[in-house]
Amino acid sequence: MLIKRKREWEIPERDATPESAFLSRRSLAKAIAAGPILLAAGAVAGAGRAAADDAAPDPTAGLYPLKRNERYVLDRPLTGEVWATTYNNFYEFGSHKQIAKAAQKLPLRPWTVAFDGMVEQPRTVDVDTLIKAMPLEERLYRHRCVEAWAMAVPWGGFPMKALIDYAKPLASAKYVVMETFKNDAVAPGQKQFWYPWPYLDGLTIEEATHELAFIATGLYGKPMPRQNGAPLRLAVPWKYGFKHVKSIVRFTFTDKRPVSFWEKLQAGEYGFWANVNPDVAHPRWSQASERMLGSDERVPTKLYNGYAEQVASLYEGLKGEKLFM
Ligand SMILES: Nc1nc2c(c(=O)[nH]1)N[C@H]1C(S)=C(S)[C@@H](COP(=O)(O)O)O[C@H]1N2
Ligand SMILES: [Mo]
Repeated sequence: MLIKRKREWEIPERDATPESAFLSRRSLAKAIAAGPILLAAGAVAGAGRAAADDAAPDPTAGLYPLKRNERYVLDRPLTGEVWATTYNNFYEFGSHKQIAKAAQKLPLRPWTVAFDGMVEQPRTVDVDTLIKAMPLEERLYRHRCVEAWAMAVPWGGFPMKALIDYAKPLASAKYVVMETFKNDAVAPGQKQFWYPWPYLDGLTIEEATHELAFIATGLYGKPMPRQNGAPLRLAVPWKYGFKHVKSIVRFTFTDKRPVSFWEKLQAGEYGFWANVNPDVAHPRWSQASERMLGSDERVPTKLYNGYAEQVASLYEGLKGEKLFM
């Protein structure tokens, strides 16, 4: 018989709560008071506009599966596709994990991506034109949510550096900000006015041009499912999952550090850098271990989610910063 020995990092998952758990009684009370009116108005306004394009074939489907870049190896088994595509965070479609069905309402074409702010020339491009101009490949990456669950998946997509080169930022730009679509006719979560929609987050230009920063357009050898952030989302595997902006419509270049969706909501819990560190606890739970989706085992969390060798040098002169929240 196997003797199960409790290790210090074996915490039950119930000790980690969703990002949304901070919502104060006051804002919830306000929301409930205003809710029925808002929902009714939204339902009427949304009727007839919410149809998805399920019938239309994805114009990029023929590009997959992509050739795997063998540089990116995992230290753990791949997560089952069913888990990665049915246990999701996408607050636009609800604050629970079963948003996959609701997300099917998101229309994916036409989809345009804007490049603006501190760029040589602002422009808006069709997503298929953009994807076809990029060096596509598949990478196996770990993913660590701040809620202490994790997965390991094959993303399809392209290095973010290629996108930054395409956008031509000015030399004075220091940050790139990514923004999710806004359309409360299909995304009922966006009717919750106490969230600062649209979802956004940012990276420094050094982070965005690091070889690990990836714009994912596919998953498991197919175009990206809606619930995972179709048609394009960020993948920065050394950072907590909330930095991984989904369904991006805009890249804005700026010299001012952006305040992200989560930081606006709760600056005491979520910051700009959000690098994974098992030794820095979230104010409400330990970050020492994680549960892999599809398994009950807890495994120890690694500094920079196991990518320290590649990324630690990005943070060398930043000792005074809160790098791990
Ligand atoms: N627009 C948007 N992007 C988002 C989120 C969200 O709620 N809205 N959740 C983030 C969080 S907390 C995580 S862990 C990942 C989850 O990605 P996955 O569902 O593909 O696993 O998406 C991130 N990107
Ligand atoms: Mo997350």
